[in-house]
Amino acid sequence: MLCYQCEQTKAGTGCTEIGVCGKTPETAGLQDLLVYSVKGLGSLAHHARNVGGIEDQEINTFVNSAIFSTLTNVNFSDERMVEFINESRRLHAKLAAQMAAKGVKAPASASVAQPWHGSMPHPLEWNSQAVALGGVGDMIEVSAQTGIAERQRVLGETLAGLQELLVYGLKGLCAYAHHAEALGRTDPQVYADIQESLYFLGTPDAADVGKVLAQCFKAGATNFKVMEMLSTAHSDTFGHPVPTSVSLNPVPGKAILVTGHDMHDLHMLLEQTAGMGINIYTHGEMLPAFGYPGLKKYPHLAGHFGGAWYRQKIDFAKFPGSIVVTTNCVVDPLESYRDNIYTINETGVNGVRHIKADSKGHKDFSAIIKRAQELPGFTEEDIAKMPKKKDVTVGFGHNAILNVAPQVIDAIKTGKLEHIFLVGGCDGSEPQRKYYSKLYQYMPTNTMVLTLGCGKFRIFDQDFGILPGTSLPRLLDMGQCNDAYSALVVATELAKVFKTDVNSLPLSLDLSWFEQKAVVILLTLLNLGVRNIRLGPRLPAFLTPEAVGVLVDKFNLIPANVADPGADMKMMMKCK
Ligand code: FS2
Ligand code: SF4
Repeated sequence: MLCYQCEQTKAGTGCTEIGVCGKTPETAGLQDLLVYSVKGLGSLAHHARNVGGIEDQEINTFVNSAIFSTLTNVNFSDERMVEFINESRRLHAKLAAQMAAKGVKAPASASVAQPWHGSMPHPLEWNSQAVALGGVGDMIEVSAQTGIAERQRVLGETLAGLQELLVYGLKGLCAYAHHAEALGRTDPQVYADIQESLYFLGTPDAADVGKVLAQCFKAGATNFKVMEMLSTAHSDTFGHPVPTSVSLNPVPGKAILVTGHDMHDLHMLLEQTAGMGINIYTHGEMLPAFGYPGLKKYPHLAGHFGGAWYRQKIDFAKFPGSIVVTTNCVVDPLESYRDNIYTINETGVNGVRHIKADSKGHKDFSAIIKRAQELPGFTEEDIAKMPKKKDVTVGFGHNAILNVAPQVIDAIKTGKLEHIFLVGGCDGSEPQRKYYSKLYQYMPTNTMVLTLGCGKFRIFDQDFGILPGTSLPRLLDMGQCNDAYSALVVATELAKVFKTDVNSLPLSLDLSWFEQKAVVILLTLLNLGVRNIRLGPRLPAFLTPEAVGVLVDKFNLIPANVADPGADMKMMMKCK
């Protein structure tokens, strides 16, 4: 096993025996094989579209869903991975039959295996080969040949790592596109772009550093479109987020906790539990739900419970109700609450109950509701023993911030606001992440901070007060990592007012990355020409010093100075 796709990878180099996330070598192998198979399916779909004008929505949806399932902390279930691989091969055969019926020839030259495919046939060929794949054991055996090691041996670590940069960017992109699709938003060009990249990875061009980098930025450009689509999907469905106070104190009664990112699922659950006397709580990245008028209107959306994803074992063990995991991040549960937790969508954990949607996308949450009714819920006595917490405020999406833009602009012009920080991204358990907690202590009072993603949990409950001389709060939470589009809109609009570009604003971006959604957001920012981005707490293991050197030269990408957040703050105040 070698997996180095996320920031917490072992020793900053790669997980080899078991994942720091708990991923076993077997699951890692099955995920590699699934990606291999989907490279083949995506390549065939690309060819069928371009040569035969064939568009198959079942395949488009599947490709995004399957790739999303291999993102960090999404799916640890071997059984589910095997289902995905079998489905990929079934869809490949289905598409090949459609092509044959239309007289569209197979992409002969593209299906020649590249040296980095090692002893495996080209993904296009492997999918249609009549290999006997009886079950998990057979698949794990095949998967041993599809890992990163062969690519590293043939291409060298820099180029193999850049190919992985594209694969990880695609994982984030597929995840976001799939979130948008859950809200009914799709764009044929997005599917085409994703599948073109999957095709690209099996061509000789993928051995050219310049071409791989260009393809990475192309994925970043597609992601910008997807982030916009996702943002509009949310605001059209639930209204634009508005500043809203959220209680961190539970109330007496039966309870269900919702974690992940999927607002559509939360809405479905709120509908199915309306009037039942069960309170719904958000966890982790679901906190921004409270900003949406279409969600906060439900009186039984009672409050937020717990912190960022990596605290699940602490938070979930204390939660006296049932728990739903809608998307990343999921952590292998403790036995104490294993019977209370359910996965849906792409998420999965061995031995945890999974609820599937019907053919129309509807999910029946009755098992989760029944479990919540069996469990004690919060009692008056329990609550009396809990420390009382202050409310927090969420809901500063781009619409809410642009509503106060004249005040922000005036504050900048009159010197009341010297600098804005965007501290976006993920949280995690490593000690280096204390950098983000400490950074805020060095922020001068005449500055504002915009947060998005689960990195907000470093400070979300602290009182930053009001920007002196104004009525503007100093801490504005823009939402989930899924809402990164909001930050781009705000930065672009400010740049327009000051007749400059985003790089010349008194604005610093300090990104805390963890998984592959953050990878594609970084590609989007770089593709937009945003410079001087700080990235931490560690640089990606899949980028060699040579590859990092290219990004530093071209974009002045800056590694976060985790040992000295005060020094980083001084530099950022000088716009460096
Ligand atoms: Fe946080 Fe985890 Fe949002 Fe990332 S809940 S680190 O995958 O997607 O941010
Ligand atoms: Fe390691 Fe991250 Fe891969 Fe898990 S996803 S095996 S923690 S690199």
